[in-house]
This record gives sequence, C-alpha cells and structure tokens, in this order.
Amino acid sequence: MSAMRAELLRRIEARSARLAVIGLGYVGLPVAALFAERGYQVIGVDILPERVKKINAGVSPIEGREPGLPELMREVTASGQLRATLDYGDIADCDIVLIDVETPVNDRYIPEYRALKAALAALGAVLEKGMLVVVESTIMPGTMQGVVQPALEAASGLRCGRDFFLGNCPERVMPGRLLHNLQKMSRVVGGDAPQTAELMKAFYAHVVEAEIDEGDWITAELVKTVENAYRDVNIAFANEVALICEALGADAWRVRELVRKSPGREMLKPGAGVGGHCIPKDPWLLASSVHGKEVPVRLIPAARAVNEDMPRHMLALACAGLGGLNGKKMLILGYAYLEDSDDTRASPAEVLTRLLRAEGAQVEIHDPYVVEYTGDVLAKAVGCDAAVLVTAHSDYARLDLAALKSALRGDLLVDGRNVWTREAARAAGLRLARLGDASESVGKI
Ligand code: SAJ
Repeated sequence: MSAMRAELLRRIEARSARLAVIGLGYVGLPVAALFAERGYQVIGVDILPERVKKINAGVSPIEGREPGLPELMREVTASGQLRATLDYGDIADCDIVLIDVETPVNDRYIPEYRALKAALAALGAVLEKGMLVVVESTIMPGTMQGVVQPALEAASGLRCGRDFFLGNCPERVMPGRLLHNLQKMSRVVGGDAPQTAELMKAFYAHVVEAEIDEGDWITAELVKTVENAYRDVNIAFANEVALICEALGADAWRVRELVRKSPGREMLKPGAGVGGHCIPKDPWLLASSVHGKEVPVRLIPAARAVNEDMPRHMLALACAGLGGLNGKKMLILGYAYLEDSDDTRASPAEVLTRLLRAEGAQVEIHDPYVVEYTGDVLAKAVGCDAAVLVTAHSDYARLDLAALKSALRGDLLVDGRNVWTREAARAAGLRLARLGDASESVGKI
C-alpha cells in the first residue's frame, strides 16, 4: 500500500480522518450523522440554504418517520461533530468525500447526471492529494470510469490512483428504515484498485455491522442496479400472472400462495403499481449501460412496461365495475408508493388519478400518512361511487367496511393489494373488484 494510502488508513482507524458528505438528502444525511456519531468530524455540503439551516439547527429535513434520526441529528449537531455548509471551500481539507446526490433518469430513461456533474466539478476544484472520494449515489454501470474519474481528473489536474483514490459504494436505504439499513445491510465497496477497496472497507466498518464485500467499480455499479431490476422483473411477473388469473376466472393470490410452496418459487405480490425512488429507475440505469452495444435487452423494458401499466388496469377494473367512469366520483385509498410510508415518489395513485380525471371522473384522495390527504376517510367517501385501494396502509385493513358502504353513494370496492376478503366485502354489502381475482366478476373488462 502506498504511503498516502497507509496514512489515510491510519486516520480512518483513528477516526481522525475528516469526512465530507455532498448531498444531504435521505441518503447523505443519515450517513453523515452516523459517522459523526462514531466520532468523525463531518461536514455536509448541500445546495439548499433552507436545508443547511435546518440541519445546523439540529433538525432533520427528512419528511416521514425515520426512527432514531431526529435524536441523532440533535446530538451530533449539538456536539459539533456534524456541520452543514453551502460552500465547497469548507471541505478542502477533508480526507474522505462521499457523494450522495440524486441521479434521476430523463423521459428517455437515460441518466443526465446534472447534479452529479455539478458536484464533481465543484469537488474537483478543491480536490487534494491523498483524498478518498466515494460515490454512493445509484449510477449506471460504467459511470465511474466514463463520467466520475474523467470529471474529477479534469477539474483537479490530479490523477486517480496516483494522487487521489476513487470508489463506488451503492447505498441500500429504504424510507422509514434509513438508519437501520445503513447499519444492518451489507455493502459492496468498489475501488479504483484493491487497496482502495481495502481503505473503503475499513472506513465503512465504523457504521456497517453486516458484510462489506470488496470489488471493482463495475461490480459495485452492477450489484445495485441488478438487485433492483431483479425485484422489478419479479414484481412484473406477479402482475402478469394476476392478469392471466383474472382472464381465466382464477384467484392469483391463492395461486401465488400455492406456487410459493414449491421450493425456490418466492413469487412476489401483484399490485396496483410500482413506485418509489429506486425500483422504477434502477432497471433503466442497468438497461442503458449497454446502449450501443450488441446486447438484446428485452426483459427489463418489458417488465417496466407491465408494472407501469398497472394503474391503468386498476382504472379498467373500476370502469368495469361501474359501467363507465364519466361523471363518477371516485375515492382513492393510499397515495404513498409504499404501505405505512408518506413517500409519494413515483406514486401509482398519482398515475391513476390522472387517468380517472381523463375519463371525466372526479377524484377524492385519502392517505393517513400524506399530509395533503389525511382526514376522516369516511367523510371523504361520502358521495363517492366507488373506493379504489392503491396502497396497503395498515389503517385500511382495520377500516369498517359497513361504515364505508353507508358513506359511499355506490357499492364498489376495488382492491389493488389484496387487503380485503370477498366475505368481508359481501358482509358489508359491497361488490369487490379484486386485482388478480375475477372469480366474482363485477363487470366485463
Ligand atoms: N411492490 C409490489 N409487489 C411486491 C413488492 C413491491 O407491487 O411484491 C411495489 C410496492 O407497492 C412499491 C414498489 O413495488 O410501490 C417498491 O416496493 P419495494 O418493497 O421494493 O420498496 P422500495 O422501493 O423502498 O425498495 C427498496 C429497495 N432497496 C434499495 O434500493 C436499497 C429494494 O431493493 C428493496 O428490496 C426494498 O426496499 C426492500 O424491501 O427492502
């Protein structure tokens, strides 16, 4: 190991290495706070003045319930271990820099890396010899070599591997479990060289209790995008089985239950759609990594198409149940993309709302976690012709269906997440259109 790497390793082990985190969102902020708690001096850089002010006041700017994060924020800002800034100049003397900026794809599903490129240019201007830079953002395989390394070398005049060290360590966070996942889920550390992966492993060992697997850049980039594309393809399979079962008058949920008894058949759940910050995007990062190469990428886009079409299928179930949607009033139950979360990114309910309105229906939305849509669900049901469940918030499993029936103007309940049984709906006098189960058809699709 070179003298520079050995010195950095010494500082990592002594926790005297100064850490900078660029991008203080749902990934960067918990990471910064955890390393601060473990004794590192941490400075966080963001572009939002409001967010920097909030963090320096010891307040987490992250919406939703994140167990442990508010307390941790108060502790590490009060102790001075964590400070936020808008100024890249403040990180010039840092030893390690983590990059946690957003990496959205455009409408052609290609990542444009505006935020990443801006961060790389600003960081490159203050990059010093001996620094370790780690990209934690989810990136298209090939980005470290094709975008990150050239950008940092051009902006700094330094050489990767000789003057500074560069790694990729994809995050595996999940809303509602940010601190938990950061500590309990294994990580892949991809370095510009094996010795850099070694440095990264020593660094992450301060917060990661699970396995830390060493590798190179392309492996780390692929693991993250493949694991989420894997999930998307498997959800799409469950959705396609649901459509087949509806057409054949079978119950997809019963079929799934029995299929899962067969070893190695962990069939996922059909649903009203696939939302969130990761799953709808990461498959496209994987697929676009081989653009221009002779690789027939067919399954990943096809799975995306199946999952993106599920809100329209929910529309079709509602339309069949009501004999048309024009002039109808619909109650949507659940706007967050995930049960018991307030995260509305890529929300399937948002797509369904647009589709319903395009059919001339009025839409009322309820969600116990999303502040714009909280309130009394039965009050919102008054005058509605049907209720359509998109998100399986636990509250809905406890909903008094008889009271819902009394409040509704109509008697149709469309269930996109297998929350209710036919018996429960029937007992309440409701007709149940159940995704994946047309055994009691409530209308011809
Ligand atoms: N969904 C289905 N059927 C399923 C599972 C999910 O329709 O069987 C839908 C959900 O309703 C949601 C979307 O897919 O709209 C995504 O759900 P998710 O459970 O995958 O939750 P995410 O988006 O928070 O996924 C994250 C991912 N973790 C990271 O990117 C680090 C994913 O890789 C994890 O598998 C998932 O959390 C998890 O369960 O931990």
